Amino acid sequence: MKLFITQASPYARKVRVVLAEKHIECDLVTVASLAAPDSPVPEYNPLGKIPTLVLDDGTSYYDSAVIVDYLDNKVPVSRLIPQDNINRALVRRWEALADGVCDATVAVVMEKRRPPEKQDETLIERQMQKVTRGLKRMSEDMRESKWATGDRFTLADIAVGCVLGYIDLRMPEIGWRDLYPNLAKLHEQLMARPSFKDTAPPPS
Ligand SMILES: N[C@@H](CCC(=O)N[C@@H](CS)C(=O)NCC(=O)O)C(=O)O
Repeated sequence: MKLFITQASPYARKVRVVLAEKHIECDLVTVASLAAPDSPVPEYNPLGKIPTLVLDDGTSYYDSAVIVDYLDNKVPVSRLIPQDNINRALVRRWEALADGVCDATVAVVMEKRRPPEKQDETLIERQMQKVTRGLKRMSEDMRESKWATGDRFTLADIAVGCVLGYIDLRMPEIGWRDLYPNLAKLHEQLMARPSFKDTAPPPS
């Protein structure tokens, strides 16, 4: 089994943390440039995106939400996604929110890479609102709990930890630790786990 990744991708990190937490062996293939015409990814994923998981029989899975679902069921111990309907939906909603904040962060970063005169301020503002509203909602929903949702470590915590790490990388000026001490506490707790420590994005 092999997983196509880039080192900085928060979506790929989510899958890497799941692999580590569940002790699943998988070869990691770092893609140098997703935009390059010779990127190996489109052969397995027509969207050309990472993470993409390829099984030994050639079956490929994407996107990150599908991959983590597959992995959690492949090794059904230490489940990261609850099996009962309500708690499962809550965990997946946290994942959707965290991934959505990643999407908005990526959109802002990409727009800001364009020449200043071509940047769309309205787009940037709209995406930034998603980021700030998303972080605020995470903090409000978590309150003083130890974990994002429920009484144990789940995929919700993994998704939140990955988006916070990505914001540290791309938008440290947000200062989310001062704004949301409960998220800071959760992040510190997560960074004590080898699965998070070993997958931290390299400094940009
Ligand atoms: N919803 C997807 C998002 C994946 C994604 O956007 N990955 C980025 C890298 S962080 C990518 O592959 N970008 C290349 C492209 O869009 O062509 C997931 O959760 O896997």
